[in-house]
Amino acid sequence: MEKTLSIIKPDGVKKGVIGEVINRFENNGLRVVAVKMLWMDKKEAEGFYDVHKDKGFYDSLTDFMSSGPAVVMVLEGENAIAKNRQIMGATNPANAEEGTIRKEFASGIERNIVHGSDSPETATFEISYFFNALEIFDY
Ligand code: IDP
Ligand code: MG
Repeated sequence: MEKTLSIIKPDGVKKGVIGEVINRFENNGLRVVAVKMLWMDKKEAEGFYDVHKDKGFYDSLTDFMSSGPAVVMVLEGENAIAKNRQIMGATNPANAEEGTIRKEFASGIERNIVHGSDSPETATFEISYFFNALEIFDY
């Protein structure tokens, strides 16, 4: 069993697709083992996306991520990291496969509804960025 961090970004929350997104995870063998809604400030968004600090889109991305509440979750399942990314679809919705979350709901490459960890190392960092051990459940 593997764990991964998922975020329903502020655009997904504003669009009212929290339930729709979580349904897709649950219907595809991913279990929600931690969840909360929070509103990141600019510094918190910058810390989360530190790996992208040298990219041209960093300032705009961290403005967007701190523009409203987000739902952060830990998903657990077999190959949870890859499975989550498959359900999400490609970063740019124009390249995302039919039936993926980003294909159906994203409005552009930045406002793409969801985040998912991309490796075991980033999953560990990202989960611990938002959750402590007492907030993640084994059931
Ligand atoms: P990922 O979310 O699919 O892992 P990353 O390359 O890690 O994609 O980028 C992190 C986030 O930064 C993306 O989800 C998207 O919101 C934003 N982003 C990525 N590339 C661009 C871009 O070229 N322009 C604007 N925003 C981007
Ligand atoms: Mg990424």
